Amino acid sequence: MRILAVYSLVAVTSAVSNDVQGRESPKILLPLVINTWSFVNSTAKAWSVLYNDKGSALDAVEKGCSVCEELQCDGSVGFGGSPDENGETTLDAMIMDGTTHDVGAVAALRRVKSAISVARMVLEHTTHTLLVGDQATEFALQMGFKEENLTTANSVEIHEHWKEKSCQPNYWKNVQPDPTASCGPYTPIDVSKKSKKWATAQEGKNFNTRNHDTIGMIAIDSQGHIAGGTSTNGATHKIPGRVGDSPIPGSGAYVDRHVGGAAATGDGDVMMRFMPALVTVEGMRSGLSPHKAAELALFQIGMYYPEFMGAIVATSITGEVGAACHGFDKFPYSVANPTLQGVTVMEVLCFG
Ligand code: SD4
Repeated sequence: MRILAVYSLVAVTSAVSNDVQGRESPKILLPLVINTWSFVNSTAKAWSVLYNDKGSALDAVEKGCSVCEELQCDGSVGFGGSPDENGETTLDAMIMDGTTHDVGAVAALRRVKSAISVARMVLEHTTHTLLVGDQATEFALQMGFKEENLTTANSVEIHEHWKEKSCQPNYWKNVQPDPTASCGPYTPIDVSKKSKKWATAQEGKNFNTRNHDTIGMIAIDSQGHIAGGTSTNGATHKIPGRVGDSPIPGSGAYVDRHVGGAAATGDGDVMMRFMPALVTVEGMRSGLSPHKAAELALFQIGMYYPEFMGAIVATSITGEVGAACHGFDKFPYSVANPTLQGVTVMEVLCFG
């Protein structure tokens, strides 16, 4: 891991300066924020909630991820990105409280922009864990959120371009007409005809660093309260109704007050089959460093899906951070803690 850039977005006073060479991270003081990709505005917001406002870890995660929803980070978070086959943007988000082990999540949320805040409402005002689709929208409206069109000129253009290219790429298999050449509607083909059967291990090829960049964030306050969350608009050209890994506890993110937390980004259709955030946290519980635990979780996926692309950020409950990635070159992630002179973008080399 190496430091890519330091953004002096926040004033850090209590510093125990330490180098980051040789170790994946120094032992540090809390509070801590770590999130996927170089979404530094989100990191800075979460840090400011923890450090300046002395806010809770849950507030930090909600407010930090909300910034990405507003900024439409990389087009992969918030409104106007990843239009589905009908051209609609739908949102997945989750927030988890590592102190109580409570979770609130929404999936395939329609016509409401603030997905992680709706997830927070699920956590705080229901005994459910996950609400989906139009009924998640109804819940959001009841909780006072505004109904809005999530489509933008950019998402219309992405969708139009996709239709012009015979709906390529898409996520269909074992259907006719041939989904690698034609748009639907499709009908199923007999999967017992092996010659036509799809090779499952190739799944994940539709993903790359340009078409998906979920924010996954872990925050720990000075008392050691930990929270995690995610927000995404999922996979571009997804089949309507598709839900990814991000709103699934243990998959998109997972936090445990005794151990630490992890959050994932990448090909959610593949990754959610392996619960990599949970595996990472359990790896740390059994003594692995955050980096090694994240690597183990991704390694297990790679054994079945060598083509998959994904990454994980992780932190121990004392704030030792690490990350790992599979299937692309390098993975940047953002960290703020009292030893760093501002929000810092670090980078880890991928394997696989
Ligand atoms: C998903 N995991 O819906 C999300 C997409 C993503 O980085 O991570 N993008 O599959």
